[in-house]
Amino acid sequence: MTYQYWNQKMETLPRAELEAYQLDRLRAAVGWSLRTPFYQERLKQAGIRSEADIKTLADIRRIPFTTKHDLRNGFPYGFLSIPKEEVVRLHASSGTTGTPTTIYFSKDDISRWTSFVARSIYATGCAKTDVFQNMITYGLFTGGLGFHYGGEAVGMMVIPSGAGNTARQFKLMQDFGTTVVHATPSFLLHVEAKMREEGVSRGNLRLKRAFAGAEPYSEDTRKRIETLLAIDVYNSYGLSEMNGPGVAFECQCKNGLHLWEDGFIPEIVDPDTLEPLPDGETGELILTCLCREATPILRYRTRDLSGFYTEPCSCGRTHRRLRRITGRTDDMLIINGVNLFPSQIEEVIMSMKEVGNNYLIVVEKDGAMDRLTVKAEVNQSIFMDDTRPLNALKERIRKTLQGMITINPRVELHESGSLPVSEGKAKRVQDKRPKDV
Ligand code: DLL
Repeated sequence: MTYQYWNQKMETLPRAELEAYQLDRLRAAVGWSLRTPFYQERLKQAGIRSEADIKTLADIRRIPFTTKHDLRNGFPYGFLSIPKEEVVRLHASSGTTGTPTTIYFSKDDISRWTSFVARSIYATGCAKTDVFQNMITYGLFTGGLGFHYGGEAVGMMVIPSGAGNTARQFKLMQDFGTTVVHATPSFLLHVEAKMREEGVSRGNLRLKRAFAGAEPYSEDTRKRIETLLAIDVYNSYGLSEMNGPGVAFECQCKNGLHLWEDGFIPEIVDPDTLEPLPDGETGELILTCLCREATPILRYRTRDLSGFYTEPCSCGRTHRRLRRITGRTDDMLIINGVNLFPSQIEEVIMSMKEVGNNYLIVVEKDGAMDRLTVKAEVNQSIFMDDTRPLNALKERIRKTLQGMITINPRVELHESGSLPVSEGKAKRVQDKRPKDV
């Protein structure tokens, strides 16, 4: 098999040179970070006053970890390291409560991010002759614009279709001869089911490959999508705090995701002790961003559980391969690609005086897509047989939640004392989705 490289020199750089490059970039990233009040304080406490204090790559361990909580506390500008007029874009993702984490980009940041996404797309065999339908949410979520810019850089014709509306997606695929799509794995399965339902013939489509990510899925799910749609599916990993997509991506060997180590320094640590784990073991992935000046983030606790393959990849790339993410160390839920913390739901329902003390969040599969149901007990003062005010309350909860979490939940109201009460630590989330990762 012949492999194509977007930036052959960098993608196949011998490890020693790659590490020398990382050290250089780490110093630059520490320099950028020292312009923010947060890191000035944090790094000073760790005895790091300037980038010159970083002498070897191992010095990264002197830098304290950064958490989502830190980012939220710094909202809106605590992590901004360049003058506001140099910022050209922002993206945001959910925090554990209403306050999002916001990431800012300079012009150079966007072009660096774009080149990591373009490199990832190109590694799967795409070319400028491809027609790329980006079936993922645009907006504050990074998946839309991130892939859009990367696809354009490769020279493909990009169709910014966004997520949802399968009938329209099929029409676009047929009208323009789409060859490549990007979506969450659950949406790809949904698309396939709808194709069968609506009688769309696979023979009329020119689809060859898909990029699937933004949520966990198993190797079996990948194989299922590949068989049902007769395409190649490539796993794509990223997170807003590290730009978005384009952090780690599968090449044509489809055996682990090359983590672009000239853009990010990965570490795998024991989630309890935060001590480094031996190569190949599974632990929490820690990432340092080397490629974003406007919002530098060092040693970010992703909460994602993974590890590295230790043997080299036959494609010749020297950047290590991450295994499929197997879970998280916190309670964040990913529902149809949207991140959600149970505390965000709690904040909304507990602010309503008609709601009682007990609630339950249920996540389950509805066909290929995820479905969220919020069950809440009403206050004792509410009469369950008076349906009008109950329905109004239900609708108010649904609308408020949808406004805040962008997912449209089902809301059920229950009589006071009727939902199960757990002894000890309350168990408020029932995730009934099959765990086949
Ligand atoms: O999901 C960025 C992205 C967009 C990645 C499009 C891939 C494709 P966030 O919304 O900040 O960013 O969510 C990041 O999603 O920490 C993981 O828990 C999870 N995640 C992302 N990709 C994968 C994947 C985007 N391939 C969080 N497998 C991360 C498993 C994934 N989990």
